[in-house]
Amino acid sequence: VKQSQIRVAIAVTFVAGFCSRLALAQLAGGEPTRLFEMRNWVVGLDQPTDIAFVPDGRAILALRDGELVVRTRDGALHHNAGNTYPKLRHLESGLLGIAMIPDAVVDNGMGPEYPLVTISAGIDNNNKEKIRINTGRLLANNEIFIQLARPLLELSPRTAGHYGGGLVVQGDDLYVSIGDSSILATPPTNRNASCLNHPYGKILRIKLDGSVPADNPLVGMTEVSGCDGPTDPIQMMPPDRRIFAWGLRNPWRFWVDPMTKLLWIGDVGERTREEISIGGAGHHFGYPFFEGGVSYDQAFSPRKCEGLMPSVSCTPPAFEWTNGRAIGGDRTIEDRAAIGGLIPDETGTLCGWPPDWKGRYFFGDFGSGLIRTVGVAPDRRSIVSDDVSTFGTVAGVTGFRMGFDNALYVVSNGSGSIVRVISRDHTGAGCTALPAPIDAAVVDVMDASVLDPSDAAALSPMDSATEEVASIGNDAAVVDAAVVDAAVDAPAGDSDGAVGTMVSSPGGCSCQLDRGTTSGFAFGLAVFAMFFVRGLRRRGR
Ligand SMILES: [Ca+2]
Repeated sequence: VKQSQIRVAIAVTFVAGFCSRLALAQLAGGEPTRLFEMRNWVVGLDQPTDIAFVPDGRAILALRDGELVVRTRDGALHHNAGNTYPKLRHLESGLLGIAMIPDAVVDNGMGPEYPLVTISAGIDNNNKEKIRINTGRLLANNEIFIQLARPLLELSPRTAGHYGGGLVVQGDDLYVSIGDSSILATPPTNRNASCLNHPYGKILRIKLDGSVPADNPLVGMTEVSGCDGPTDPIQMMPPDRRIFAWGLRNPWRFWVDPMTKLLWIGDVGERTREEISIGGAGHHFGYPFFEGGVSYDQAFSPRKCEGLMPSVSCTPPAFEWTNGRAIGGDRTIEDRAAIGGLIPDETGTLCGWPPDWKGRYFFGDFGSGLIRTVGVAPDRRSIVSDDVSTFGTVAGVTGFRMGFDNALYVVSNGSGSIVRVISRDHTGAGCTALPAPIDAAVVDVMDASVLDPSDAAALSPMDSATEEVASIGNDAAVVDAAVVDAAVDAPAGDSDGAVGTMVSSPGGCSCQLDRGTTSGFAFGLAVFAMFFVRGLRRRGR
């Protein structure tokens, strides 16, 4: 009898842990739960990084290992594994971003073909670090052809890591975020972000034919502040005219507001601050003179943004938060990497979207999985700093994109899923003009990729001191187990007892609750089971 009781206790513990792990995406209590619905739209993906929506109702999911998966209108998944991107080596490498090129559909008689662009990072066949932007097209039969031999842009960073990896297409402009090419130090020693002769630590803007827009901020200049290597002296050099904005450490995800043309950048910090920055052409966002609002009196010259050519003041962050490591937190669950988001009304009328939530900026943190929102000023040029709220959690969030159905889609690298957020009232004014909502795919949380810890080579847009030896040309990339674990152990949501909806819930999970925080319930069950077993053992003595 005792043996069976122990087995029951162990089973309860297992189920509790199982359900706790399944709560990989959920809304915060209060208004988010009352007003919104958050559901898995695609599950079972191996580390998705980004999503692009096709006007005909399909979507393309970029997976970190280079695979492109087409989700058809009816929810079927079509895998394109034949496109070979630079190989993974470093934790931050892989296929990092994808964007469609709207208004450029071609039809050669075989059905419409939709042009697209991807960004990837890793090592090439000669073991050299490469960041590549490739063009390609999605065919009517769901095959994707990538022009791998002729990249639109190819960069050869001297170190691994801090690749950036964000893509935004507006008109025939392509915006690209590129990180500062690593080196880990506090205060920072890497000056790349302030050296305007190369693309590292910048937002670039090029035309879709690869040319430089005539109104890029450095086009008219013959000499600017530059440097050969990241720790070399800053001196006058010819500019890289592809540069649009600079002073960024690892701007992994960013957005360009179609209404203001301003950049909204999530700049990943070292181990002190995470930040959202807002600005436009020619802005210097502070690095390495500032990390968030923390000022470093740099030992090298110049010591501040104003000392560079062109001379501009540092643009302070619009919003910043503390990196978990800065407060001695558990880095597998704490904030540690800003993931820039968007204001979810870029496509115009949002069907049924609650009015109070229309003008808010949504963003995330890869480490904690927290999705936060912040109020935005009416002119959309700044935020309302005291108006910040938690919207929910999405494990290992790596991106925010709006669909043609006016839903907000969030990429969950940590749980291998795409999560869709819509208003519960999806029948209001303006809805008739919208494309029919795409039905959610069947949620299959038994998929091994969600649950198997061995599957968790986490994509990490942050970095850690143990990740690599940060020296020029060093090929070593030591995988940090704590980072790897983070993808699976990413947060299960608020533990404050708030009402939550467990959207990753399995149909057959007996511990799904309509109200209450499922993770908290699971935790309670686990504690109960632990004491139960302990009690049995004590009685057995
Ligand atoms: Ca900054």
